[in-house]
Amino acid sequence: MTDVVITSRPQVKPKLERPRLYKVILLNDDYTPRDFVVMVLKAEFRMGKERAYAVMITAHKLGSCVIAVYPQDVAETKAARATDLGQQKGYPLQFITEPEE
Ligand code: NFA
Repeated sequence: MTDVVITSRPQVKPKLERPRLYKVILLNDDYTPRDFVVMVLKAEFRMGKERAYAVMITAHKLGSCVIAVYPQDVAETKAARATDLGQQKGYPLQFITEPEE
């Protein structure tokens, strides 16, 4: 009877990279009404009114405000939908995305 030798193979570690996250950023402008910005933040980013107001006023004062981070496809879809809500009313409201460091 021949011996069967099972040699061990070095285990291959599956290196699963975490998907990169993207920031969605609200940009200030001089024309979009504050209440409209708050409404969009509540509708598209599921914020309560206090947080939505705080984000709006931060962008108003500083020029921009990071809203949230998501996987790239989610970030891009939300930014496009939110920007489109402003465009439907003729506002220059802009939401942009940027990869997290
Ligand atoms: N700056 C706008 C105004 O005074 C409000 C605003 C805030 C617009 C944040 C866009 C982003 N009506």
